[in-house]
Amino acid sequence: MKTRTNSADLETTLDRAGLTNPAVREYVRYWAEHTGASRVEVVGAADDARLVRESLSVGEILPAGDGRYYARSYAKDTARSEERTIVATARQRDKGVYNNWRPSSEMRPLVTELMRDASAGKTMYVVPYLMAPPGSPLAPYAVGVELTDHRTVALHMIRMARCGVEYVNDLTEPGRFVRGVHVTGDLPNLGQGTPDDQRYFVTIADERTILHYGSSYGGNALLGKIAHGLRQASYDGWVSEEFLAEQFMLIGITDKHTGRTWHICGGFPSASGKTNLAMMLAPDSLGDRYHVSFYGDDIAWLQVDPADGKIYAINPEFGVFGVAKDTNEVTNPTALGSVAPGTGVLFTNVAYNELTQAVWWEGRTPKPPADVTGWRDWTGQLISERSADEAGKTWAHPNSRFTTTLANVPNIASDFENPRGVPIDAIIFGGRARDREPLIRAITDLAEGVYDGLTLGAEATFAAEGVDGQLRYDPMSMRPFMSYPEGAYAGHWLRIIGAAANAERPIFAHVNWFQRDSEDGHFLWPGYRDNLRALLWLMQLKEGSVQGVQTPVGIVPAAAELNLEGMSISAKDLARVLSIDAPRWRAEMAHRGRHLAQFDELPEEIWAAHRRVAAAIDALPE
Ligand code: GTP
Ligand code: SPV
Ligand code: MN
Repeated sequence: MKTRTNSADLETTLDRAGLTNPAVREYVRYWAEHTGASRVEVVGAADDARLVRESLSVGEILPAGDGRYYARSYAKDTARSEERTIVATARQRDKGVYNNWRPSSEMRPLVTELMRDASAGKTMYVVPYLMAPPGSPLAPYAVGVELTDHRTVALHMIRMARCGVEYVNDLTEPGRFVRGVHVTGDLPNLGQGTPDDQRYFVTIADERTILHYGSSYGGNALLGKIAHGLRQASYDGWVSEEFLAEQFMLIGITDKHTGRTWHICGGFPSASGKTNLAMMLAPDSLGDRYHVSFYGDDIAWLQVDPADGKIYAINPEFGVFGVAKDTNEVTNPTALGSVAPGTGVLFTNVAYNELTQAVWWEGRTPKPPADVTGWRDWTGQLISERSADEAGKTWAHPNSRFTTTLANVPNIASDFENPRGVPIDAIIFGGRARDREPLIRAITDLAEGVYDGLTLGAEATFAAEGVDGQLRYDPMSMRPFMSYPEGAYAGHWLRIIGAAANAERPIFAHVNWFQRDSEDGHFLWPGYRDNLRALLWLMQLKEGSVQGVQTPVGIVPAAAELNLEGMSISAKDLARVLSIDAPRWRAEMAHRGRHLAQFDELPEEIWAAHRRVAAAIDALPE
């Protein structure tokens, strides 16, 4: 019989940690008893060094050079599971197309039962956190307490969110915090991906409770991030009619000559370039004039400030959980800087050399290290012991990641903690689309912009289990994080962005860095740093210094309007990324019609936008 937390000890632990919020203490008591944890520990940023030492001493993490760490997850636990992710509420009318809605009366008892005694023999870490810059007007929605029985998850939370008892002790309403319970479960016996799958990742949105069972990876386990920061927050933003919570990056572009900074936010589906864009260095030839600053790379919360009629965005996160694959000195030197020695970065599921403590992933260098001595792949297997038929396997998992705090990011904006956030000039959508979608098309009409987000179609990636490469619609890049019905979601978007003063309304744009040559498959646009050129054009368009070319799906740049100084692209490829493929767009419109028809109560403005675009495409010459 494993010992459970003794209640007198628990009170002493909470007292010593200075956790005074009575509602939080009550919540901790309940779950400590229910999960059968043998110890409880309250942790925050100040505990990081000690937790790192403890994790190193038992081998849960390994040293990866000076102040850098490495962990492997269980081999069947390497990405979000969309199938096992559920939004539950008491109201059937909250059921949407993508939120996997279930009644909370069914899900709460089911997951609670799975969690009974499931942390026996383990420590339950209590992680109070704030998903907002302190003092933000949205901070009341940002308070949470994650309970986790996994120390590495606590280390991730400390990097990804502001953590400590100070964020919960003095709440005006002590009970107003998101309750996030994470129980790892017996990973080798959960039937991942089989008909007997035991895992449940449930957000009970109308009770502000998150119950995740059966994983210790990424968004399945770091509950502040997408479960609270996106699913719960988007539900709260809708119910309160106050804000939007979106899977968006958030950047500033400063023109050093004029001192003007534009702020752009936008959504690309998971593993489709948000982190890279936010960390973008200006191309060498434009670096004297422009600078890109990082505010956020995965989540933005947006609301209008009635005082000036502008839309403001905050990044609720405190860190980056970035894709490792293809990160190198050319594609993303900033990311390498953010994981440099001394940053406290945690790598997960990359390849690791146990003799030199070096890490490697596909695309880090063109070829893997030639001397394989000491190298193990992400599963822990020695590369030197691979059989002939294993030789083609990747060394790192495609969804391997690095976790580092925002302060480590070399281009972090000087005002990234500004509680008010930054005023938004443009909202962009994009994704991996091998054809049809041009480099950039700007949209000035609000309903057409929202319509464009709702019809974002892209190839899915390895960031979710079992969907890699599938072409699918991913509205606003929120498909896996949607918490309420899509029709209402569209209406909420029109209301929130429509509340901006006319002169302050952001321009919309759809971008695509991933168009390929239909014959040899090469990327037509070089991507990465050069993506800044498309965004500079968008800002010039907004300010009226370029006109672009009107098409049925928006305004595209005239070739001469793009600043291509110092960049190489063939005239043929450039013409291709700036043109509209009429037959492909005609075919697309029928798909869009069916896609939108799934959504109940889609606002008439969105249908009208769809009909306008379809009619304009029909009017194009064959
Ligand atoms: P999540 O964290 O999963 O939400 O993803 P993300 O959107 O932040 O994705 P990220 O920026 O980490 O990019 C994922 C992958 O896309 C990486 O392997 C990048 O190397 C690749 N990528 C990013 N930008 C570009 C680009 O402009 N062109 C090309 N070809 N690849 C890119
Ligand atoms: C994503 O999959 O979009 C991520 C990583 O940003 S995770 O936090 O695991 O969801
Ligand atoms: Mn994401």
